[in-house]
Amino acid sequence: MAVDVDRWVDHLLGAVDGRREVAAITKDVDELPIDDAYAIQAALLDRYLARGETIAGAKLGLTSAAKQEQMGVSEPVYGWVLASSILPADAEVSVSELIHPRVEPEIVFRLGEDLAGPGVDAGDVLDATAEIVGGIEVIDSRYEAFSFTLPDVIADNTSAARVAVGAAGIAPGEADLLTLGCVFAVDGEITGTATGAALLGDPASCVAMLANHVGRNGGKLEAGWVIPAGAPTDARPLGVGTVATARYSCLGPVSVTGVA
Ligand code: OOG
Ligand code: MG
Repeated sequence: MAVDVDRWVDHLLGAVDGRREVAAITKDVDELPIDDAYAIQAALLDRYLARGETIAGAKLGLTSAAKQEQMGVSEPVYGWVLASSILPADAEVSVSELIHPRVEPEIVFRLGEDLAGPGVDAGDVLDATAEIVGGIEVIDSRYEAFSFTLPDVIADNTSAARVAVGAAGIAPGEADLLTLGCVFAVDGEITGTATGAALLGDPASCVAMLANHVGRNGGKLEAGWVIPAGAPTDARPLGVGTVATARYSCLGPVSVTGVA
């Protein structure tokens, strides 16, 4: 592999630990193939695990037109959710621990059974799902001006930082996920509305893509994991005092408040 994986893991962890933006990797290297970007992401995960972190799930990003247009990246991405990043349904997030956080609503699958590709489809995902809950993800790109290319955001574990997970959800089959409604509001103003179909036509198909991706690399999605399927609306800045709420047609509400 041409890319210096350890150098870029240090670069990204330096940004996280120092709470400062760093230059996107593709500002420095002429070419960052997608496989190399996932290799950096995997080495970054290993570094977190070596620090005593554990995995609580896996995530998708850039699965809606709203997000793809906002970020200027037109392909979905896959990343990891650390146990330390999971927050309750009514969460306070310390903004000073982060760089330039943003908030976005999420449809979150909680698995009841392991799931691994290849060949996983939306029906398999629903069969393996214990419940579907709402969420708000706090994303925090480590890159300057929250700006990146596809391989940059992959290497950066898809900007994952925190995720507030709803307390009340539904069993698969209890409601149509395509018409599941989401209303996202920041400081009382509605900034986005969407249905589940905003996620590449079907949130369960998104999770199937993730299971197939993880399976290709010899891994699996595990029972008990939480899987944010990607934001159906665009993301908004989270500052001190910002209150973001996600309300859903048939999932419990989730809110995140920015604190110092
Ligand atoms: C990348 C992460 C995208 C989503 O839900 O679309 C993501 C980013 O926008 O910084 O988590
Ligand atoms: Mg997200």
